[in-house]
Amino acid sequence: MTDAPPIHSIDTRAIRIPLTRPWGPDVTDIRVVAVTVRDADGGEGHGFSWTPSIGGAAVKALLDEDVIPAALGRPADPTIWHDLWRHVHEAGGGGVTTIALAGVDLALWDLRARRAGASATDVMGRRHERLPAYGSGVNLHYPLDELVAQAERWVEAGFEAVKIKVGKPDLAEDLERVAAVRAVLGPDRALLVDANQRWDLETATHAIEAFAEHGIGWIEEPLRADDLAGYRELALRLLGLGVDMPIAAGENLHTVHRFRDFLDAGALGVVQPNVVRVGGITPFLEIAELARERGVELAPHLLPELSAQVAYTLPETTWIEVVEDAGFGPLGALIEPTGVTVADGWVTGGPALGLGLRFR
Ligand code: SMN
Ligand code: MG
Repeated sequence: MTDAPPIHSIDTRAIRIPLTRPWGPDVTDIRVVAVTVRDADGGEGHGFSWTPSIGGAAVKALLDEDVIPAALGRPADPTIWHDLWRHVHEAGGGGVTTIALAGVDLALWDLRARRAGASATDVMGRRHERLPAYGSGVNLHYPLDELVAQAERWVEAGFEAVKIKVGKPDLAEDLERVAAVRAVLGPDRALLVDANQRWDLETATHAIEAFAEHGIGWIEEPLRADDLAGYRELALRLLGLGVDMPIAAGENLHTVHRFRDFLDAGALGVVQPNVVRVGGITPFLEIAELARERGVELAPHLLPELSAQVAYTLPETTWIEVVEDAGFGPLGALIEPTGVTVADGWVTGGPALGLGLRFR
């Protein structure tokens, strides 16, 4: 229960943030819907919904047409999440609906923390002052020399783990890229690879077997994220082949129920919920609890300035993903920096008050 005052108003604002390093020929900006919640006592909280390219207008429409009318008058506190989720559920249990809900959930966490005069991390219960970061890039379209140069920048900057994209039409080209980046990293740094759902079961099995000699820390989204049966079968095949490479996925799973399906299937070694895509901090914490119960590693997907603030509160140590030049701060999208700082392969710091994520 909560004695928070009722929600008085919620405003949304669509923003496009140009990427200094495009994620592909057709992904040149990211879409944010900035959400401001005001309570009846004049308290204010700021959150956001986010999507790299698809669905930004739909997310804003769902907020304006359905989420906000259902939220007005309810307590201005994140505990209303499940009621709002039930309300929008017939438009889909996850996806656009949960991405929209995240805007309100984050604003309500920001508001709860501001009311307490503390950071959101401290209100949730801080357990870590710093977390290890891995250097990432949306780089499948980079020529080999640019990919290698990016890996060199991560090493130079003190990172102990690097993630690259795989899934070129020709496996030999993937192998050449993996080998080149491994040569930059040396034997001791971790190399993670991400296929972004590009393979079918046969291609995935074949590719992963071939990558194994390069000592890969995890293979991410080898198959279409919806293909639970495929993931189960792939995990069994890798076991049968003696390939000890954890399968990572979760950036395209949207509910605790779906994460449970994947974990029940024994399909994943690493789960990667995205704080926004799952609907905000409230459902993210439920998914983290589930992963912990099952003894499966968690590594939040993207959004380091937000993910770190939440991950500081988890009992376990998690890797924070840092995509080169893609943070909201570095992209110049925020009114003031969050205080979340990436240096020497570690993420530290955060805002003194609330979530500190206010968009220009
Ligand atoms: C990714 C997904 C969406 C936007 C940027 C990057 C990628 C990752 O799958 O895991 O970094
Ligand atoms: Mg990924």
